[in-house]
Amino acid sequence: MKTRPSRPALFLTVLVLAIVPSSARAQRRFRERLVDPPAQEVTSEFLVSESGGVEPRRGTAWKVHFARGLHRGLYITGAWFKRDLAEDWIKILNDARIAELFVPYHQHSYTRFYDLTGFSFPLAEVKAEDAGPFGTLLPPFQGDTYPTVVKEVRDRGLAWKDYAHGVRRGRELVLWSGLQAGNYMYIMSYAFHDDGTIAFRLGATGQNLPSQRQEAHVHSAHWRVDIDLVDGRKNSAMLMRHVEDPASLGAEDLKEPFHGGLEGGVDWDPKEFTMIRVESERTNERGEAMAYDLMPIRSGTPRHNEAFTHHDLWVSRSHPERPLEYLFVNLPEIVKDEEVIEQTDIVLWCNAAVHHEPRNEDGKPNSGRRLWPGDDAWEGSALVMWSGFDLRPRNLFDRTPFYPYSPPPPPRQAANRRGGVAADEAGRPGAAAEPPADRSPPDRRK
Ligand SMILES: [Cu+2]
Repeated sequence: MKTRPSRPALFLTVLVLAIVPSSARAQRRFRERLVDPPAQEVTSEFLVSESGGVEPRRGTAWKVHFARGLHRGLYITGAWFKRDLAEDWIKILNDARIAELFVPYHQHSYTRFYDLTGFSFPLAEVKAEDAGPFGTLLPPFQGDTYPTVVKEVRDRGLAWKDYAHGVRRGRELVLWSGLQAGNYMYIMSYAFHDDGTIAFRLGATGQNLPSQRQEAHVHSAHWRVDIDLVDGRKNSAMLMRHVEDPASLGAEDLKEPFHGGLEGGVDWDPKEFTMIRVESERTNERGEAMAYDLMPIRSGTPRHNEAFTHHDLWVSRSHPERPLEYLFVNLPEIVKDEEVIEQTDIVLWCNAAVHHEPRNEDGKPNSGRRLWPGDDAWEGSALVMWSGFDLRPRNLFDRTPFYPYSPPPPPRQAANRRGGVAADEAGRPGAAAEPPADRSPPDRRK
């Protein structure tokens, strides 16, 4: 038997109906604000003709997807490279980002900041003066009211120089943003070189910590790079070591499965030129596996109390579906089950740090406006200090990129050759053809 609702109950129902939709709307709006805006795309072509060269290849190109996100800053959501404009894109990156900015102060305060995941720092606005003569401001991300990413296409210095064919200067596409971390500013920079190299850099600048202006500390960037070489499904991680014995004149260059072929971390050894090699199943025109080397560039190695700082180079299996997958502090937990990291989709993790010992060039007290009693009236900005690493191609090309190789001889001419050294059309001896594959130095690392 139905009962009629009492008056107070009816009033309550009406009230709930009135409130719930608007609160749901508000929650939805709040969630939408937390969802990161869609990624943007840039492409950049590097033409052979821009810096000399007569080789029939026309040039290389990068296509990059990038985004900004809460607790992510500026990050890469995909990168593809063309060895030549006439070829298809080759996938290189699936996702690359800084996964933590760890800043331990270690002289007396023992303050330990997690600048990326512990705060909701936004990207700083960028203006024409940020972009400089070779830069442009990329459009604001959806929902943003100001631009936050600078795109620069710039000279990167010498690419190669030799006695035979002169010189070539290199170029790069750089995407960078500033993470406005309170008093501090982090420059997140991704540089895509014309030769296929990717340079990952973090710059530390801004105002030293109020109340601890003179306390030394480390800015430790902890990177996560989901590399997807070719298609990324069958990538293997190798540990590369150069082992020298000062008692002898010899040395060994060793290639071994990274961490025994299982998830885990290893230490960078300053005497061994430690690097991670990622090999794909695809081979280049000389039959060599297309690979990338992760090459650290460091002035020191961060080692702190926290477990995630206890190794420098780590490899894990990609699990984008796991909620804690992107947290560097969770990395020791991520690798605990020691999944296989050969012939599968892998993720590279590495640290790169600067040691900030405050100096007068950072700024000076008693200069600006005193904002509250006891304020030190600090003015100045610490000059930017950079840390990072490179991802460098290995056997992605079958020859030196942007080198003015002679065009291959027409087939008939090649058939008539009888040993000896053939001259090309310009009369240069011995330049008519690629050396045969069997003349290339043997790879000792088997
Ligand atoms: Cu600092």
